[in-house]
Amino acid sequence: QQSQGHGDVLELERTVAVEPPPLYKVWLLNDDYTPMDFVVEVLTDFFYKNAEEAEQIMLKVHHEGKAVCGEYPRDVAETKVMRVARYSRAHGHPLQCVMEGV
Ligand code: NFA
Repeated sequence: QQSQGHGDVLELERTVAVEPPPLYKVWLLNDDYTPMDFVVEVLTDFFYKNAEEAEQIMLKVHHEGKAVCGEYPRDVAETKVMRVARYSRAHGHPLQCVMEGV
């Protein structure tokens, strides 16, 4: 809550309840070409998963076609999708990551 004027010191003590931002699921999609190690690396580097979680999610994507790697506010989710696409393309892999319902 931003103070508007110079005399309203009491504004500083008012607490405002704010709604948390809506969260968007980010899904990783399977393909036949991206190496498993590369997918695990993406999950650790971009989604901050530990080695065990990253392995589990990678295998879930491999076997079921897709899996959620996290839920984030819209701008964070968009940035992750773009970074994974850029990083994967830069390494010659078709790995795809998408946001839910957008
Ligand atoms: N299916 C890929 C392979 O067999 C591995 C993979 C897993 C790719 C998860 C994309 C996502 N090399």
